[in-house]
Amino acid sequence: MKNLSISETKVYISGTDNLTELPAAALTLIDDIIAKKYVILLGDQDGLDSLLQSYISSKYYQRVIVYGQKEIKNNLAFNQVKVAFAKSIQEVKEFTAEEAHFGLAIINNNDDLEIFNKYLSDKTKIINILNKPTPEPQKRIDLFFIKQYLSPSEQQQLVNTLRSTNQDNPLFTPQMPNGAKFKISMTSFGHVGWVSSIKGYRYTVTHPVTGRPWLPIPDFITTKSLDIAYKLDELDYQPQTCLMNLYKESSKLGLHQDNSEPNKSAPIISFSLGDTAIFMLKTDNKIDEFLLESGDLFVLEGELRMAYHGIKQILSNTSSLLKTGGRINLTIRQVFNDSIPNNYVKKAFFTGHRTVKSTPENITAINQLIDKAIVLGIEKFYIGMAIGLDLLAAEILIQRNLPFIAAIPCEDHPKKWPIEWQEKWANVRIQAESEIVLYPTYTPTCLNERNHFMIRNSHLGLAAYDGSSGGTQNAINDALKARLTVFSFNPQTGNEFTYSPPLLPTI
Ligand code: MD3
Ligand code: FE
Repeated sequence: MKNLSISETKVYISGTDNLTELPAAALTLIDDIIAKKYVILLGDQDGLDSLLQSYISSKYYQRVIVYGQKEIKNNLAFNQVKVAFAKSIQEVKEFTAEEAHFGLAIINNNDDLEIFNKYLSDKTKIINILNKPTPEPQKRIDLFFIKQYLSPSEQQQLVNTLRSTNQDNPLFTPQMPNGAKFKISMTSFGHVGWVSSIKGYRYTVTHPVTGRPWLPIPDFITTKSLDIAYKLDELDYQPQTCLMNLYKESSKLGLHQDNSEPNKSAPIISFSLGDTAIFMLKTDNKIDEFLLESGDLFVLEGELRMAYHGIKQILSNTSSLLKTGGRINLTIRQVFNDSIPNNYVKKAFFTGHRTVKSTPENITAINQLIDKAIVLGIEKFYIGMAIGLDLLAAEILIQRNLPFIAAIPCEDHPKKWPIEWQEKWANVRIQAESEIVLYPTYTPTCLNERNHFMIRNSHLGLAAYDGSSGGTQNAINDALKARLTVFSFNPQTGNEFTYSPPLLPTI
């Protein structure tokens, strides 16, 4: 048995019976459907069905299923056929449309689109061969529920990936605004993550337990989400956060609305892993229940996006995917209406001694700091623009084509420097993505204030620090007070060290 998955998106092509040739517009669309490798569902009647069969078989395309009433009457060389055992041709058409995700209707002006309207609503492309306007379909499909979307091996791969992130992005059990504890534990991935406490529901840039940025969304999830959004014609969809909920046997999630996202129109994509859940969805004052099983995909958009929903029960021992039982749900969302606002873009600042030289060892160590930052989702850097480590790090960023912001303590900072460092400073400055200049001329506090500015706007510190007291040590201490982690290396010994702020109690 084959699993139904989005890569096997099915398109039902049907329409007017008495055609003698396919219109050019239909050929273009069919070519496009073939290029996308969609599965094409066809009837077996004379007329349009035969024309479609002969065109598609002339392309040697085999991702086709031919549907017939009690037997297949007309099959031009396709391997897959289905017999509907239906009472009428009309019923075969219904059966076929029901199985499809999209429709292509080739009609003349008088044709009835009832079947397409009933099953495929606005997921149907209509070619009217008389080129007269066709009535707009009324219904919209707001819910896509695809069983077994993820294969067993994809499910296992996903669980392994999630497991490997648990130390750096731990699950926590949040409090509800009324003070009660959730019955599920959770964590997020992405630029922002969802948290709840007595302060309310909101998205934050840091994990409430580690104080560090949420880990980036695993590539597998991003790729799948973009693929799904693309198939739903949501070409601008951006997976900005992925919420992971972990349910135990006894866990429930009461009826609620998903209200925390400024963006209420982007679809919400969800994957279920592990034990089966009884999912509740409230529409028009009635509650429908669905079973969400391991590997299932559930996508919501449109009006249903704001529907009340919840998890009534977890059915234990229904899956062996998770070693200790239970269920994981992933929801992928575009939180903001546009791309991530600049203040949410994760940034790291550099600090280090003025004596750090451009040796191969130091260059390697700085590159490693940058690599570690990128793993945590850092996309931009702050450079404090001093002699030594700062300008060396900037030159490496320039080489790697990574964006940085120049945090200039004062306009006359390089005034007394050797000429070659003055030149380096000027060259780095013009390559910065943007700059901030704190003072026109030197003040006793300007270096410190520059550090505080960078720390306030960063999610991570990167340091070349040899243990001596001075500006670098102060910057690291201030960063830890601001609950930033600092990755460092010692330019004397090459040793690496991670300074972490003390762990917070679970919220
Ligand atoms: C229907 N999660 O994280 S996923 C949630 O299984 C949440 O963990 C459930 O509700 C879970 O907020 C359900 C499917 C889902 C996600 C979002 C929806 C259904 C939805 C938003 C509106 C309506
Ligand atoms: Fe929800």
